[in-house]
Amino acid sequence: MSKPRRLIVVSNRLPITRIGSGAGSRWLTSAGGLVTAMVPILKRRGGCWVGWPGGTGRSQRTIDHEGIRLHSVRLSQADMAGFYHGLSNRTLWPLFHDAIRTPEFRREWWKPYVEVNERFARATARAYRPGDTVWIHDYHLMLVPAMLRAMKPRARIGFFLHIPFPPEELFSWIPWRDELLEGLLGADVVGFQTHGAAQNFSRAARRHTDAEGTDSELEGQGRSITVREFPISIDFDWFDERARMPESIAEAEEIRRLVGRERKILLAVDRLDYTKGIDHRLEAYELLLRSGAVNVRECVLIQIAAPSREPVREYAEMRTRIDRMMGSLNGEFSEPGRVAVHYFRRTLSREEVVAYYRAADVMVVTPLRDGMNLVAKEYCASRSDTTGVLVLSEFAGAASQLRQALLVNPRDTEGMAEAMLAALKMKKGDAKFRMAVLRSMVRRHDVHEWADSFLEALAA
Ligand code: ADQ
Repeated sequence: MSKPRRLIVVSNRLPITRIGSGAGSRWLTSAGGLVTAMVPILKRRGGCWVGWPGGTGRSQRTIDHEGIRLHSVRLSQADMAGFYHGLSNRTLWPLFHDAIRTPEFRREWWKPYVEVNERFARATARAYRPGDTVWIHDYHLMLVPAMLRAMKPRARIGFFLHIPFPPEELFSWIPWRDELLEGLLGADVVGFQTHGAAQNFSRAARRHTDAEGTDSELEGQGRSITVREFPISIDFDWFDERARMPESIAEAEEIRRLVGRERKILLAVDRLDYTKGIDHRLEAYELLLRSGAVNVRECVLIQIAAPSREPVREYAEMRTRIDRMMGSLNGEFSEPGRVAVHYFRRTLSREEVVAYYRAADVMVVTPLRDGMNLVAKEYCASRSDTTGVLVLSEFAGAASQLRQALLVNPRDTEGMAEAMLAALKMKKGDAKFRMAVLRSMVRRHDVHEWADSFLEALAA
């Protein structure tokens, strides 16, 4: 068997976070699926990671961290404003999520987007050695595949989009749609979370570029390009093992004791983002309480939301709106010692999140649109006791795999309230059967399988 090729991972963020400042500062490995999946592969095959280390100050060009070489790409404050908060998060992010918020199209953001993509491509080309495989991630870097192809024509280049790819009718709003498509067509494999997203991309490419072919195989620029879904996943074993540990069991028990053991817990865990449908979920919960079918002596909602992208106006507005809704819910329905909803607006450790997953009778994951949604998979993996009910939006990529969840349309408030009630009242046997199927699905298709299948397609 031939030796696997060295791998260069390219993503907006490097897999590290700086803790402290000045001489006493150090780098900590960030938690998250991509890091978990890539680190063992990089260690096995050799290679490096190209990305932004965070911050806008000066930073070392290369960092050796836990046996992996990281090449840092610097971003200035102006880059952050145009490339990151602007084009990435106020144009592409809302547009690719069904234009839930109106995307803005500004030339002053496009220019830095192109420049920063060039910087990433050059940094990757510098790290590149003949025979390497390059794997580029996500919507911040859609121009990098073609830029790198121009510099290294023989490289094996893969691109994976973590967010949805919108239908052609929406995609065509972008004034730079042709450039973005040409950018992606520089790759040998373009991967998406779902079959629908892959189809949307192929259709847009056939419509707006010279590429021809089928939904799964395009011919363009004299090369053939594989277009396919590779649903991302989680490190199942880590969540499963963590949830079985005595610490997690004790923490979950403590959470249950504090909220009142006789009450059922509905749990939601999200980044504080308008795509996650937090407001729609609160409306449905309010309707459920108002209906009188359950009351706050019988159940409680715990919402854990990690603040995110705060400099972007839509996110600040969202935060204020959610704060207000929480106040209103508790004002109307709480009783002495029994609040209707507990709201934690902060980032917890992964271990703490597992304790909440273990404590929750019902997990409510209701994004309006989501590439995949890892929270839904993490919940299943953490239910080593094979109980708990998952309520899942049909607009999360995860819905195409997690068919035994109670699938809901988050825009249908009544339907969502009914699903929450059905989940609270579900017979133990039914819940156990569903959870067993969900867990075996996530166990079989974990993050390692995801990375291996993408790299296999890229090696073909
Ligand atoms: P995200 O939009 O960030 O990811 P998601 O897949 O749900 O969404 O991942 C969020 C992660 O953050 C999970 O691991 C979760 O446990 C963690 N998290 C959320 N809130 C937290 C909190 N308050 N405290 C601690 N941890 C918290 C993007 C796409 C998704 C896609 C992923 C991976 O938008 O659709 O699934 O990338 O491709």
